Amino acid sequence: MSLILPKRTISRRQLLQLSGISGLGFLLGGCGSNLFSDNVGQIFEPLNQSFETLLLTQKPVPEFPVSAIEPDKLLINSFDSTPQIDPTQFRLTIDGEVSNQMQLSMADIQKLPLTSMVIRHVCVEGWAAIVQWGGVRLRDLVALVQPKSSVRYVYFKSADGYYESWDIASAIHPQTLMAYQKNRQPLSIENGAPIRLASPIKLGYKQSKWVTQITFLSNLLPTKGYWEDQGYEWFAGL
Ligand SMILES: Nc1nc2c(c(=O)[nH]1)N[C@H]1C(S)=C(S)[C@@H](COP(=O)(O)O)O[C@H]1N2
Ligand SMILES: [Mo]
Repeated sequence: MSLILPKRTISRRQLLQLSGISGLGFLLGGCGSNLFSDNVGQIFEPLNQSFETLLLTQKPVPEFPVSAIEPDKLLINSFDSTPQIDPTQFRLTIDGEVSNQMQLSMADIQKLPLTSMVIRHVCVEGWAAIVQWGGVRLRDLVALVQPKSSVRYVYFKSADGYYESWDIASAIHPQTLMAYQKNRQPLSIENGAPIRLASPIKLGYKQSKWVTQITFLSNLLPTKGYWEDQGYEWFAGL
């Protein structure tokens, strides 16, 4: 049995489209003009075996019908002010212990497969809301950057100074998205535009808004997350 990426990850055509764009084109072409095809080969190698095993065993949690969406129930919850981000200048940096570091524009990200889900967002402060999120699955970004087999944790840095860390299994769960749509509309600034985490398997405070950097690491750092470092639980599973 061969270990290949699941069907809905990026196609070779989409990757070739991406290669035309500054960040990734620079990255892939960075070591010489004819290296691009070699690097495409690398990117389409299977993920390392521990990740592949996770991908095969993870089951999606049940979703809600579109009719169950509660548009007024998702409260804005930010520890500080809303950051100013120019979406045309914005780049999402993906780095750490990976084979292919990347800087992706929103145009790059929106060329990747769009996944939509209707799930319940749960805040520890005692409110919840059924929300539709649309975006790219974090596992699709994982397939692009190819973390080393030592990777166990993922850090997320946000433009407002918020930071979070996740276990790799939760990060590559099929319903963990880097979302840029909410309830079928482009994500609003207050809800984390241009891009935020969204997942039905973690509490609200794990779901960083305004994410600017995703870093794959083999160890947890002394700082684990904005709320965790003040005593909140780190795993925060639902
Ligand atoms: N960058 C950033 N992300 C964040 C927060 C924050 O203060 N800053 N708050 C978290 C909390 S506690 C919750 S419940 C959700 C709320 O998301 P919303 O404001 O879109 O409803 O965002 C999470 N992500
Ligand atoms: Mo929250």
